[in-house]
Amino acid sequence: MTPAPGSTLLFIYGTLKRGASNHAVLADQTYVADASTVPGYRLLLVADYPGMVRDPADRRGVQGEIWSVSPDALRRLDDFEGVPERLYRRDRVSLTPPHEDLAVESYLYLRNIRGRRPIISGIWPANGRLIP
Ligand code: PCA
Repeated sequence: MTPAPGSTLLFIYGTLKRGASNHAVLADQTYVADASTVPGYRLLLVADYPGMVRDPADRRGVQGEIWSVSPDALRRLDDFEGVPERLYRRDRVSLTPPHEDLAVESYLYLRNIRGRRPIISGIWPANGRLIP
């Protein structure tokens, strides 16, 4: 897959997904594919949204979607996700085949995760309702 010039491939896994609560912020960009991270990343329930963190002990990874995002949209998304406030940081992540060679970035959660409920499945439900 050849990304449009200047665009960034973004792996999104939470409320930005199709059908999820904040999808409107991303909706005018280009969907590429459903995808999964390699093991070593997991999800936590932060509030009514999830956070993804690196965890070398993880054996499952996280499921989400790859989107191709323009520079303008990327700035908008960084602001929306609280990158300036260091809620998340956007960083390279590794995906499973057939996307293993793509340079893809994702929002990694930066705050304290103590006491945060893990989302064992690695899947954020589009309707935001987690099965207890
Ligand atoms: N929004 C971003 C990060 C977590 C969230 O809810 C996403 O969907 O990837």
